[in-house]
Amino acid sequence: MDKKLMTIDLNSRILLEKAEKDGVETMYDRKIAMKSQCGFGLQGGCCRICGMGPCRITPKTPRGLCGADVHTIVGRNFARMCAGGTAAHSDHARDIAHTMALTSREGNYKIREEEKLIELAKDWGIETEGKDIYDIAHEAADVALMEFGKPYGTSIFLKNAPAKRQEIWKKLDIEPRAIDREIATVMHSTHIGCCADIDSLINLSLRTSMADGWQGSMIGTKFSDIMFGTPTPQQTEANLGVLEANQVNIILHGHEPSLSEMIVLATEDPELVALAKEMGAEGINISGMCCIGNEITMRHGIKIAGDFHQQELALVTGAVEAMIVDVQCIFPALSRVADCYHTKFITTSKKAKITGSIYMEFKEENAYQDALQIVREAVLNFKNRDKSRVLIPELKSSATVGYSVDAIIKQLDRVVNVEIDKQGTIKPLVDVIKSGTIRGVVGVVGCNNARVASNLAHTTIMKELIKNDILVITTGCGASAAAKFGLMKKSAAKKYAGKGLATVCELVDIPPVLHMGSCVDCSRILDVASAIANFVDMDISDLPLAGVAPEWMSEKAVAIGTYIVASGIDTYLGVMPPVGGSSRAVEILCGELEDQVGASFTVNENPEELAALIIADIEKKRVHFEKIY
Ligand code: XCC
Ligand code: SF4
Repeated sequence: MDKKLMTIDLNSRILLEKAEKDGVETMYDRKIAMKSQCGFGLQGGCCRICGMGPCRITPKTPRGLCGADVHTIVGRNFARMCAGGTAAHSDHARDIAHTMALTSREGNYKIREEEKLIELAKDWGIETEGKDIYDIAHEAADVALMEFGKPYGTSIFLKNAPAKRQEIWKKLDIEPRAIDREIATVMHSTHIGCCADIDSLINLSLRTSMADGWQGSMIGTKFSDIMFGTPTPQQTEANLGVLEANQVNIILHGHEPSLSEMIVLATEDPELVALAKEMGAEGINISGMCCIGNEITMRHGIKIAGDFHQQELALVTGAVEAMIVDVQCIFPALSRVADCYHTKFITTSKKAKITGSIYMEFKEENAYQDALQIVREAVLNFKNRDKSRVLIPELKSSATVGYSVDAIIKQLDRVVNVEIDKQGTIKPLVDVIKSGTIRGVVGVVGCNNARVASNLAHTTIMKELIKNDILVITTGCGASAAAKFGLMKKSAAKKYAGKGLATVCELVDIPPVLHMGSCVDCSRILDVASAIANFVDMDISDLPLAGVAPEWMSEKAVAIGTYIVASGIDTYLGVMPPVGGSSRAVEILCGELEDQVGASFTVNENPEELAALIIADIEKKRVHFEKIY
């Protein structure tokens, strides 16, 4: 395997060469060394759920010791992936809700969007008249925290979905109750000797994933917007070329904005800036990686250093004083890479301590002080940089990011209605879809996966879609890929988009690929879909929409894909999930779900073919859409 063909990012290729010279091992080396992966694991046909196992299913041994067949084993594994993903997103949201409970006028965390909070509070039945905004915030935090463990009722957000969708959820019994309860139910049902029925296991997977999309992630996004600001269009740059040769480089990597917002503030502290100069640097340069990168670029235009597959390569530049991480998608390998350079690899969360890292706990109660200390550690490290070992690759691309639902509505309204309508609606977007100028909207989301070349499927599919007049909205590392490859430049419309989409982009001054945020911000996709469906009085599954995860890898991505399908949006995967061992699981996920929820999964590992399938299906949906709307 030629390492250089394992990524299409030219910066990554340069740094892979440097890594080899520096004697640093990366994911790409480990992938080559791993040669063939376990066939049982790939197919989902290995069970380790009890101590009698592991049981591997073969033609000669079609059942595990307890008698579980391959369908049960695959189904249980799949359900547990959904539970894992839901747990990760929702536990992130729980921390954000706790941060909301800490907001105060004098403290580190404040309410930036009072109107948004009041709107949400009213929606939740919280009395707002004549009340202090911080009292409202604390009550809202309590309500949100109850969503994790309330003994009765279902998610507080379901009522925002189209009525027809809600009926489907009720009928199928997939309305999520409390978030923690859904995760616990899956862990229980998949314990040895519990659920052994593939249909039920997938039904439980849907409900747990719904607790991710329509509960945890929604709390995460909405509360983050209220505390840190709803994203608005921002100019930024993306790829490792954003690192600066003469500045202290700090990379933030992970997921939770409560940490990153404070670090960003701390890098502006005059004393620390002065200290950086004392150390011989021109200043402090902060950039983000993975979803933290998405969060801070959406709100502040902070530069995107790179995506999931570039985390080790960032350190190989030899120019990073500190990599500060919190939770999720952090390679344990960073300890070893950091050891080869002067970089300080700083972990901050008790949930994600990593051997070999420097642990500096970040506590929301003491947020700013903690952040100052962490940044100081980075700044002091500048003097240890070995200039002879620095190589910052030149490539970077400009990008316009920050398209929250509000921002999209505002942008479209500005042109169509001339005067900005404060109560802006989704109507202009609906109109351009209805007229066929834009054929549909597709969310391209998710990770990088070493089973396919980094960034290839993302960029290929996005280009194909926009060429065919389909507006692309994107989150997660897909968004980083789009930014790196110039698809979020406004000029990309002229270069890559079809005539219809290009005209709309030019008219309303947006790029053809819209950055909607981090992975929890896939909840924004549910919001747009619901807004459109409610506006035209249809179900989400009637609309020309689709979701794609071309290079997905995490359990979180499995949960996202599953709740997107449960919401009535067809979802396309560029990497096969470990369910192939069960013909029944494939039949349900890629077929029968269509009858249940009006959407299903399609898998194809060839990006061109996958794009063609999506485009054809969008056109099919249009026929139906045009008929009834
Ligand atoms: Fe990227 Fe969120 Fe995937 Fe992790 S999981 S690799 S998109 S950072 Ni969302
Ligand atoms: Fe084997 Fe059944 Fe135990 Fe799984 S639960 S390891 S199939 S005995």
